[in-house]
Amino acid sequence: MATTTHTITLDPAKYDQEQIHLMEERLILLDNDDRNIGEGSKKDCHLIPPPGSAESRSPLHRAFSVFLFHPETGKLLLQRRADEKITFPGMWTNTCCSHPLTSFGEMDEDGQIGVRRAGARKLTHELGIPADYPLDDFAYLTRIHYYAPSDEIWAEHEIDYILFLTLDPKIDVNLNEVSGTKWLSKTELEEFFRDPESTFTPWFRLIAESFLYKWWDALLASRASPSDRLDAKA
Ligand code: DMA
Ligand code: MN
Repeated sequence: MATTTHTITLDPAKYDQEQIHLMEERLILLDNDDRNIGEGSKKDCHLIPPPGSAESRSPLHRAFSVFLFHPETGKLLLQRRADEKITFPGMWTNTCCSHPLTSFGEMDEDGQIGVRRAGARKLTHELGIPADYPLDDFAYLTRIHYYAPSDEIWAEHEIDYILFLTLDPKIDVNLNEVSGTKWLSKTELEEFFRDPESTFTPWFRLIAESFLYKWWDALLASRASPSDRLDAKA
């Protein structure tokens, strides 16, 4: 009686029409070693299986998180997720997150080119940042495997590629995706995490609590001596 698939109709009275449409995107399913084992809809990849299912977690899939730093100030660009988002609405988070798709060459794994292409595509879609920089400008830091429920229906279960990008971008936000942006220094971000009026995505907190500040320091140090580039293994 256990079943791996289930259907749920996304009620247009409850959820935003554009965000419902985006739930049809085709994502890359993974095993625990980050090997591509197939594809699934964005919707199926984020639904918590109903009680009695063989799996207790939503299917593991590939994702990326971009952290964009200003070249002069060294500040990090944060976004507040639009209230229209189906998962984690209204929360403050890093510059841009999403998933590489099975199209647009985003399954290619050489030099993380697929996630780099996806990162550039979504920086344009969410924040209107023109993709006029080389994809090599994304510094790949690491991958993290995590699970985090959004509510009783939706969850994230991903291997998330962390990408740093240093750029002074032209920004034109897509209000269906993003309801606010702010540039923060390290100390301003530490302070912001203590703001009781704001909520934060679990992955942003996780990354901030693990290694963000160490790598941010390395980035600031490499700006001090411009001949040094950020060492992706830092
Ligand atoms: C999903 O981000 C990816 C991570 C790392 C949480 P998202 O929910 O913002 O994806 P999308 O913008 O495609 O809805
Ligand atoms: Mn996801």
